[in-house]
Amino acid sequence: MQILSDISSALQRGKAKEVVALVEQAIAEQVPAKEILEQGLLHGMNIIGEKFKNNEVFVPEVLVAARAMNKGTAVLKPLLSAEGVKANGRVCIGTVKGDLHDIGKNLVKMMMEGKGLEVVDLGTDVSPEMFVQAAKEQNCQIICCSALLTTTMSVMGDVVKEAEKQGIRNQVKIMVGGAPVTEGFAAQIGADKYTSDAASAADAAVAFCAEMA
Ligand code: B1M
Repeated sequence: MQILSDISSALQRGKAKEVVALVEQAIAEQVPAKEILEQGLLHGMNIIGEKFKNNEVFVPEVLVAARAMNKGTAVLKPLLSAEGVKANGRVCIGTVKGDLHDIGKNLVKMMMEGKGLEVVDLGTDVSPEMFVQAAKEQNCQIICCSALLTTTMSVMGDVVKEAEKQGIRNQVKIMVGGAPVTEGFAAQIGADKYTSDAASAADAAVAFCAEMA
């Protein structure tokens, strides 16, 4: 669909205003929000990722593309969040220490809020101590960790260990995700759940909260 490739192209050029206008136009043309996200915004971001890997674009280009992505997803938020049964529960979420990637984490947060969960956003570069302290102080049933770098995903194991050390491991579920994370890795570090995308993460969190109620 032309409008989706226009969104992808504007995102790759880092044109945030253009992305917002095109996303609004696609919504007005009744293109489903999921398609706008996956075939427009994420498509563009994946191409940028490939070019970044091949040294065809550099950090500044990736940053403006990321800003355009965040602006575009903000327009989609009410639509992505609209469906589904409302659930009860509180979750804290963050990108692990050493890692500044927050687009995936923001999408997970958006989907969870759409399901009615309260989400405490700890931001990026979050230490294991900060995750556990937030879960304790804010009575969160779930700690959600996102990592995009192979060099930072091991911090997720430290979050599990910190929860054990501080005596709350049997009171919280620990969910992990992000591009380099796998189900096998999640099992290896003793996390409770790996999901590959934001929508599945929200479904899993709702199921955990219902189980723990
Ligand atoms: Co970075 N970066 N980056 N980067 N960056 C990657 C991740 C990389 C794969 C690029 C590449 O080489 N192809 C590579 C990592 C290689 C590796 O570790 N194997 C990389 C690198 C190397 C780096 C730097 C080290 C580069 C440098 O400085 N030399 C540096 C590190 C900085 C740091 O964090 N300390 C860096 C910096 C940056 C920017 C700041 C420029 C920017 C981030 C801006 C921002 O986030 N605000 C950036 C970006 C944008 C990317 C790419 C291009 C896009 C990432 C993204 O947002 N994807 C990325 C390449 C790529 O992924 N194709 C790349 C879209 C997002 C929706 O996907 O986050 O995977 P993702 O989320 C998905 C799922 O994973 C899942 O849900 C989402 C989909 O529904 N998910 C979860 C995510 N978290 C979850 C948690 C869950 C469940 C599911 O449960 C709790």
